[in-house]
Amino acid sequence: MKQPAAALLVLAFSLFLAASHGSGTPAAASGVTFRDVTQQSGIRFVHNNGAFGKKYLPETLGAGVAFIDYDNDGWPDIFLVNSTDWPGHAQKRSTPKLYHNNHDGTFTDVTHKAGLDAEEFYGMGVAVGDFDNDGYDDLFVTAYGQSRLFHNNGNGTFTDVTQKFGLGGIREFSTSAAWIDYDKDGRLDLVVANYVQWSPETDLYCTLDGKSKSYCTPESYKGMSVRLWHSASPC
Ligand SMILES: [Ca+2]
Ligand SMILES: [Ca+2]
Ligand SMILES: [Ca+2]
Repeated sequence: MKQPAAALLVLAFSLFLAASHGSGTPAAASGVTFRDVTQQSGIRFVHNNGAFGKKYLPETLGAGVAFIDYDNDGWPDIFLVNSTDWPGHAQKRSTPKLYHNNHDGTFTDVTHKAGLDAEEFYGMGVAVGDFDNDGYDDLFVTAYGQSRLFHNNGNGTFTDVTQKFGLGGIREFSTSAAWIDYDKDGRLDLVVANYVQWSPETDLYCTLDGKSKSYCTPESYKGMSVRLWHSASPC
């Protein structure tokens, strides 16, 4: 399920370190406080929403993050979704990131080694699930445009199997997703939440001060329905 990255990261690291420096707050009274350990963790991820002044709606969302123990060593690793610059406004390369848990409170960027930096796309959210029942969790990354299915090869690498498994050719404004075996046939199916009908070509002008453009609220656009994918591939 897609989660706001910043919020989930705070939650993530707070679970790793519940060290306390109490302040008399309700949290301290419960005996649980949190400490920001991002610097020590080695995670250096910065989300690129591609904003260049046009105030495009997708810039206001995401990106998502998920825990995935991709190497089945019993320690949760972290996958961070990234977006990218808009066509014609490329400034820097930005891809999703996979961080391996080193078992000591630090993480190592293994994105390139895992083959997850092959292509830039405007990612939104992520759902973790073992869709082919091979014992290794896979990744479905929602996007503005073509969402992606990455198969975990079980050797530390992933392969983009979006086309192979019939998920290609659908370009929507997909925000969240979840794996669910809705028909109880033993294979995970996929539900994808879509947002609104927006594109750079149909972008509306909204303003708060009457002088400059601001981000439009989503109800300015027509909503899009959810999409349910049934897994029919034999395991
Ligand atoms: Ca792991
Ligand atoms: Ca799998
Ligand atoms: Ca199923």
